[in-house]
Amino acid sequence: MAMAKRSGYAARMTSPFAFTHALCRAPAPSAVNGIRAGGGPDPDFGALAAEHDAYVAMLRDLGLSVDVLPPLADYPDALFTEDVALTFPEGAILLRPGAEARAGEVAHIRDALAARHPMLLEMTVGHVEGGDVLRLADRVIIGLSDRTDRVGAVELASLLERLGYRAEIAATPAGVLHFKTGCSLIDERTILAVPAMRDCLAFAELEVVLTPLGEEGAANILRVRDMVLIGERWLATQAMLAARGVPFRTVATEHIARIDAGLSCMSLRW
Ligand code: CIR
Repeated sequence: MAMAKRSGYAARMTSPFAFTHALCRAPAPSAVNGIRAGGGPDPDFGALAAEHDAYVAMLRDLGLSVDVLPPLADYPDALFTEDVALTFPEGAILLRPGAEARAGEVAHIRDALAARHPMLLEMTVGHVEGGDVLRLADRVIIGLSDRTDRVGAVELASLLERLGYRAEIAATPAGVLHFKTGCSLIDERTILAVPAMRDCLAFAELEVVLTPLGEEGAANILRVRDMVLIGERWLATQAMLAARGVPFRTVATEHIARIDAGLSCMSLRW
């Protein structure tokens, strides 16, 4: 495995897209009561469950071995497994979600992760949600947000270092739920971002491609191996990807989006 030497510390250099496994959780009917910032129509449970099924099927079709944990009725947002842990080939880290209603989800995923990751680390202070953690080829960005604080980010950075990953702390603009709500990698050197994140210092060495006007919701794409997954209604962003020669497939996210979620949040990948 290639290691990049930086500041006396050898950081791991690996593809952030070379996944073989994913861990998802089926939505409970209570998912329609998931946390959301704004108003808008309620999600329909049947439609939301169908979107989740199609997402799992898509990951399998892309070659991943996907396990789906049983629903948790007491935790409406538990289908968003990305927010409670980080997973890497070298091990996993249990996080501390900043949303009080989500803190209890961690205990419910612990055994599933321990069974799959012999090296299981755990945060003990502050808060971090996985939606605020963006893995690049040479480092991991931890975005501070309403859900992720500096105390948690600093502890997470040291846990990441134990797994061989260099971390950098960045800011998430106000009004953006998670760091990755507003940006995602298209490839190792190119990031799709909402205009509010265009000047993020952590993107200095990347090409930043902005979401077209009115398609800020498209920014949470998910690259799996050689394929980018994107919400099916983001036609201008799809046209932009097509013009750049980026292979993509579309996934329905209308009902998932009604509880402020996108594509990355529905799985843990490694
Ligand atoms: C929440 O507010 O926690 C959920 N309704 C949505 C979580 C989305 N997670 C993500 O983008 N990583």
